[in-house]
Amino acid sequence: MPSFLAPPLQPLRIRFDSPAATAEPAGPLLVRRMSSLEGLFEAEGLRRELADAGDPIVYTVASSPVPELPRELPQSLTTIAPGTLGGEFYMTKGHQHPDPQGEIYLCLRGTGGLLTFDGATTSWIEMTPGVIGYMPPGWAHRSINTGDEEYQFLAVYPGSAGHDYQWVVENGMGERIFRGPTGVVRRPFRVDTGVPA
Ligand code: S6P
Ligand code: ZN
Repeated sequence: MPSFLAPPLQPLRIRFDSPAATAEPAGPLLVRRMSSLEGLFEAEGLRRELADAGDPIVYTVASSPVPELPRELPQSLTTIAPGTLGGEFYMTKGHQHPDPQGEIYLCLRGTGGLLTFDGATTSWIEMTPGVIGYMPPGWAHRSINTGDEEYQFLAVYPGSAGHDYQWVVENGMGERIFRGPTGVVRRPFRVDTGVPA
């Protein structure tokens, strides 16, 4: 069973295998299927149908064994499958860090976007290989695959930041991201109704 290492750590050589979407040495591996994304897509009925019929993998998160502890600097490789649900691109759940601290994502392959929201303002960063998206402290973040291939990025974040998923359920991300006739369409999202404004 892969797990985080216990401190004190020794210097580590970590290899992220991009095609395999794995880390070596390996830490925790998270597999998020459609069934674990309840209430996040606009088309919740369609999501439920898909969860009951095949339950496809939407994304995986392969972490190194560096622990999520104060003063450590964990890393993870997120790989999001291509696809849409009711026109809305496949995406991560999205979260806020309870202990507000900065984080970076480095795009390794595919085409995607980094949606960030501080509770009032939404920001969208287009991600292509070689681009770093920087999330300042206090900005919730969600990743979206806007391409036809897998979208993959490396995340590096402070070990004491923590993860609050309920914040996004309660506050939304300010926008939803859809496939339009000529590309990406960003629509305002009202959290009170769950439908675009
Ligand atoms: C951790 C970092 C990423 C995400 C991953 C999955 O701080 O932001 O490793 O955990 O991209 O997203 P989510 O929203 O399901 O955690
Ligand atoms: Zn994060």
